[in-house]
Amino acid sequence: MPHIDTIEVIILDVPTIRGHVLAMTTMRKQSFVIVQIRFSDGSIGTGEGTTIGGLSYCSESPESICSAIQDYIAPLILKADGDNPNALIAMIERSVRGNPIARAAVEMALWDGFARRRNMSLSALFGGALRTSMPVAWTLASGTAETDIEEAKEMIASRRHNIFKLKIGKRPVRHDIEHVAAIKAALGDQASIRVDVNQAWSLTEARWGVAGLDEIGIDLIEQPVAATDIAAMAELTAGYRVAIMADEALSGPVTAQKVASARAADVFAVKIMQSGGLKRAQEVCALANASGIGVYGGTMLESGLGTAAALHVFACADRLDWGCEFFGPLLFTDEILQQPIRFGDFHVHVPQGDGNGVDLDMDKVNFYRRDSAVSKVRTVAKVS
Ligand code: MUC
Ligand code: MG
Repeated sequence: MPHIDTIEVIILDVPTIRGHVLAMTTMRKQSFVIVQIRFSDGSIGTGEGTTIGGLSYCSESPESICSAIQDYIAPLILKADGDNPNALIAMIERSVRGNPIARAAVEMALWDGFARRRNMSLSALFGGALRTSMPVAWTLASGTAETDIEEAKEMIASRRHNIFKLKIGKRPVRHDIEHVAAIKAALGDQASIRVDVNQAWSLTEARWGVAGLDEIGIDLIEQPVAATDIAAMAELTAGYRVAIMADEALSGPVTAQKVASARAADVFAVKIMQSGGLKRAQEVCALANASGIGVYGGTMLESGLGTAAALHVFACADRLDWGCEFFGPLLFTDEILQQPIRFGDFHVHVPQGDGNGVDLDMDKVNFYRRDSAVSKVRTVAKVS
């Protein structure tokens, strides 16, 4: 029985290739919390916990994820049997309320170690992959329509993406509709255009916004109103042709069940982080299937590591009606994996190999780790 020997948690800060303008923040870097679990037989499992824009997306920050793992989750599971991830998940859920991203990061490392010890990939462990690649969206969020159009045209020409998610909600509704209309007109039928409002609209604004976007002929509107306003989501879902997708409203199977029973979405953006791990994310997918709700693989803009684990989960999903947005690694100026995730022909490919199928490049990890001498030198250099 391999028991858990050590749990190491570090934060990496990696710059984005351009400002990523969302309703609630502009991202210029992303912070990945990396968890490495060493087992008594010498095996290792690696996981990632990632959120967006410090505390501006949800109630966990990179620092809180780190502390939840170090100070609360690690002491619970140290020395426990590593070969029973289900028992460890139950143990963690009994003692740690909330903190889904911290729990997801640890769980990811547990499954990775468990699968590697059996020389199996995560998707094989979860019963077998139904697909080896999946359609992948790109987010247009430069802040200006001209740059977004240029970026989208390049992506279509290079056959990297033809599904685009536009981040809106920062400007007045009327300006947002003009912005989306300009991009839709420039790309025509070459692309699927979707938007993400990140909860920015009141119900009154959303009635105008959803009606306007419906008229333009876009395919989907993600989280137009507050995550907690299930009634407003239900009204918008029933009232317009355009599909409404729940994102922030979903925080695992319990909230997914509430959204489904209120028919407050046509589609679920299922995220490993937000769901509280790989297992609970699979349950959210099952709830969507059982309720006739479409499934979309959502991201918290993870590095290649978290992206790889998500790819294995969605490779096993019975349905993936709306594709996925696992483009995270392409948004950063550098790659932290030894073997980058492959993109091409408008698809992202599930990495092959044991566990999550990828390995960290430790030179890169040491360079980007927040507590390293190198990153301290870089910070000082930037300040002076
Ligand atoms: C979100 O709210 O969906 C996913 C893609 C992206 O650009 O931002 C995220 C967060
Ligand atoms: Mg979203």
